Amino acid sequence: MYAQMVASQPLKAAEEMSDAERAFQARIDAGEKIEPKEWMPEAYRRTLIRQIGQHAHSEIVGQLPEGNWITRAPSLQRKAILLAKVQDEAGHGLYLYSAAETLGISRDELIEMLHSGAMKYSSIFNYPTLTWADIGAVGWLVDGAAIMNQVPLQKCSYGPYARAMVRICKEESFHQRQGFDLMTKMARGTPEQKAFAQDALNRFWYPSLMMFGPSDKDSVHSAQSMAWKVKINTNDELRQKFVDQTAPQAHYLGLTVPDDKLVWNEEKNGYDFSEPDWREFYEVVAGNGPCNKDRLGARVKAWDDGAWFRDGLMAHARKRAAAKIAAE
Ligand code: BYC
Repeated sequence: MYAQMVASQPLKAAEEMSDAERAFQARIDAGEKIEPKEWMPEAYRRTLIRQIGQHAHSEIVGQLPEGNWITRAPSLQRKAILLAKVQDEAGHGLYLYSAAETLGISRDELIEMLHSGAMKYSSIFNYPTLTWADIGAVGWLVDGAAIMNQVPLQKCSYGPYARAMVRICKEESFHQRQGFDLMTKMARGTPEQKAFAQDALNRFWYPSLMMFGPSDKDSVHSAQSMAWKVKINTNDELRQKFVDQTAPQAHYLGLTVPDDKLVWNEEKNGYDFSEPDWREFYEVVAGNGPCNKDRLGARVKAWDDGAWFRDGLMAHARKRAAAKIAAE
């Protein structure tokens, strides 16, 4: 399986660390924030670039399934909401690319890695949005899962990432609420509208559970990332919290979660539920999901189509810089 092909380094014991590494870990353990120009282990820097970069790419690619519906939103109000949401996602991508740049990598390098397939983006965006109800499901479930994952990241040890999360979470909260509102309208609409809502839930439930990453036993990065507070919770902890929050919401909407095994477990004070199909997850992550080729193709085309604009901006910047030097 994919995750097992990725080398997972055992955690270093304190006595195996250099003095600098020990002092760094002590700062993390004491809850201090690490800032860009401070010393950090090279592996910490690379871990952050990987996670923040993937996160930024997810925000940008994540505009595509929803952007698909802007021209077909059923009312002016819905169109304005969707436009605002998709623009927010672009903003999130930009804060996150900026946070990653503080670690010594350029935005161009990150984008090149996305386009070449060297860097990932969230599996969820490789599923199509087939009906208007899917836009509700994306807001309710996908943004709901995103918030569940990102609220704890406000406490992440790397200052620029933690601070970017504060604003992103506020906006994600609006996104989730508009999705739930849309689903409420559909679920309480005509029988046909309700059927669309149910169908959207059926298709988005398991892909949303996959957003939290592989189960803990297969997560290659969790142990080290949690020791460094790059991650605050394990994948399974967050998935459980998401199910516990979302199952009652589905019930409230009069919709059925597509899982026969979903049942409240008094003892653990949470729901028991079925795991997603992990083979499907690894296929999607490996590039073989329903929309991987379309999504990456759209991003590469947008980048190529924008070359004239980037060239123009650079030429203008050079002209201004030359004029400034000439005037001095
Ligand atoms: N999709 O060891 P693990 C949004 C990869 S944007 C694809 O558990 P880690 C939104 C993982 O990268 C939401 N790949 O990894 C936007 C690793 O591969 P590599 C994006 C996944 O990092 C627009 C391998 O599997 N949120 O919500 O400890 C509109 C092993 O996994 C996925 C973030 O990026 C996946 N789902 O934990 C609407 C949040 N899961 O890198 C909404 C920040 C795992 O070794 N990221 N992989 O090649 C994180 O919290 C963590 O990176 C993850 C994974 C929980 C995602």
